[in-house]
Amino acid sequence: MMSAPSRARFLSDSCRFIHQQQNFFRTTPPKNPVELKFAHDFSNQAEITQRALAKPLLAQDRRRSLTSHLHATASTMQLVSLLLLSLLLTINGFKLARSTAPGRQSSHLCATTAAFDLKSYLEEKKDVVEAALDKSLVATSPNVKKIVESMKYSLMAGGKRIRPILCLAACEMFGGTEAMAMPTAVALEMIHTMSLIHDDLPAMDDDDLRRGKPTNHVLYGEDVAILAGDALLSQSFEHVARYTTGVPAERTVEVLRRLGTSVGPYGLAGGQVMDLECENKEGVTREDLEWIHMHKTAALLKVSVAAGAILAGASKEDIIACEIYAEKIGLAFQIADDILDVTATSEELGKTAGKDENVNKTTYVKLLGLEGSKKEAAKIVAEAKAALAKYGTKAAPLLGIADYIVARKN
Ligand code: GRG
Repeated sequence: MMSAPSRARFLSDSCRFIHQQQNFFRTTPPKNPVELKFAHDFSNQAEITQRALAKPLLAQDRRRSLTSHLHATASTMQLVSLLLLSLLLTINGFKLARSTAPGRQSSHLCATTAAFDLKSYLEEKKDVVEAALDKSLVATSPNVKKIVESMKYSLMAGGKRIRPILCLAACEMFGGTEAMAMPTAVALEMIHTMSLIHDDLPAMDDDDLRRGKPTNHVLYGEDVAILAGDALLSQSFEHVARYTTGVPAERTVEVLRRLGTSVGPYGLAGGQVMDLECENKEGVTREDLEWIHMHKTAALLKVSVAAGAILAGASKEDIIACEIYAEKIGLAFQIADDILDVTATSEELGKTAGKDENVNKTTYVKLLGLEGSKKEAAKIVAEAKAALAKYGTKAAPLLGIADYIVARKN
């Protein structure tokens, strides 16, 4: 076992090592995408390690009883493994940087952002989200078999999982962990899935194709589809309240409050009603359209990013920056949707293409034309990215997602 003076020396050497690495990344701009990703991973890892470092130092000061002595020893061991992890990241980063030097470019590099391997990031996050979604719904009685099966059918039908990924990315950007944000990430996808089930109902968009599969009501009937949506919505709140751990309770309550707002009259439901009212109506203005999309589409994206930041303990200023980013990408997301509706096939979209024209909907393409809409989307994405510019490499995933939102093909 280490003596108290050697442990103190070891801890302060470790702190210095991490500071040196952080300063290196602060003062040496990444030269290629792999270095940028590594700098991002390192800065996240460093924050976690430093937080762990603070604990044994405090415990050491109070080390009078056997319990606190054991606590200090355990924390030191935890620190050793974290340092090893940091070192491993360093070694891997240098190996990767060498293996992708000019002439040896990695095939994973993303096309939409020149500086971050977004494709791998999205794939990795989608996998963990899908695993958590799969575990989130279980029928423990034969009586609930049908409703749970119908909820699960739509929840596990595919999709990009953008909302959960935004939540995880925002949480990690402010030093939080994936585990802290996962219950909220799952809840966001439950809410989104509920909105898709309801949106496809005969009383709304009346669609029979979603995510490349028959819609929920086509398979289970309108009655069960309505209830599956309702059950997903209520289960989403329960999931956050029941499974969020390692986060002060006030943060969880704030997340629940914001989730509620994002679905109600100032969110999905309000946006959808205004959207229905504007169908087949002349004189719908750009302001009307923006209001619809800020509520119907951007509200859930906004809470996705803000909730991640809140769970990580971000400051008010940081949360506002996230909200500005999210509102912008929300609007850009909808413009991209309007563009895809006229440029992509039903097969590519996994839902019926050309729908907007059929129901005489006012869209960005109708108001600004195809080229005008593309320009507008690019302008809004640039504004979204500017809102997070101050966070540098830590914002790489969110910046990459902003580009992806307008570059996506479905
Ligand atoms: C019942 C309280 C209550 C509210 C629901 C039906 C409704 C009110 C709102 C409709 C919201 C809606 C469907 C908005 C469209 C948002 C949108 C662009 C969906 C497509 O999202 P993607 O592309 O889909 O992320 P995937 O399939 O990838 O998940």
